[in-house]
Amino acid sequence: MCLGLFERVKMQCKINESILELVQGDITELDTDAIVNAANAQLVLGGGVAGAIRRKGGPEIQAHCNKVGPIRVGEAAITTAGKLKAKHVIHAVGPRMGEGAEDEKLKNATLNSLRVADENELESIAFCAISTGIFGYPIDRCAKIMLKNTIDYLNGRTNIKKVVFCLYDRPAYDVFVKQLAEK
Ligand code: AR6
Repeated sequence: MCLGLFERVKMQCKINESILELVQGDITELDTDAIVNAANAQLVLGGGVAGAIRRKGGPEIQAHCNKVGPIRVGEAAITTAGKLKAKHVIHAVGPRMGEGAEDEKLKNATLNSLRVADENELESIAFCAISTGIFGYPIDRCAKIMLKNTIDYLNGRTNIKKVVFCLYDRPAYDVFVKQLAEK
């Protein structure tokens, strides 16, 4: 069952016991238990989502990253969210387009983020469109893979009550809406 609240550019679906929500906006403004950073393997907060997290969250996030990183492509690690509204940041390393096995790596980055959330008893998590900025991965393929694997995960055993996909601009949001409607 899907409900479109178009005036707030928001779409919700019930998957098993959980809510899957699509919104357009800035992920650093969300107050979910965790927001997912589109990270690199070194866990050095660069540009894009990572840059916004570093600027708004303060230096304690990078300091915590220095203790838990580096990690491998497809893996995810959790840190403090500093001054952000979210309680934690889950740093997921997506593929850089052209490095090979990109789809499998994006699937792993998605599933490992959800597993990290469950392991830390988090009930809500917000994703951005991992790898679709500086790393150059196509947005439609990203939507297909991230949504499919999130839906499969929510159909299994989980304590996550809400998964949000926060898309930065309207075209990216529209691609996710189209992919979700097809599922
Ligand atoms: N809120 C939501 N989405 C955003 C925001 C935001 N504030 N800002 C950008 N996006 P990117 P990547 C979208 O480049 O491709 C960094 O240097 C953006 O439009 O953040 O995985 C890291 O440190 C795009 O659709 O991540 C890594 O080195 C999506 O978020 C590298 O970039 C992801 O874009 C990671 O590159």
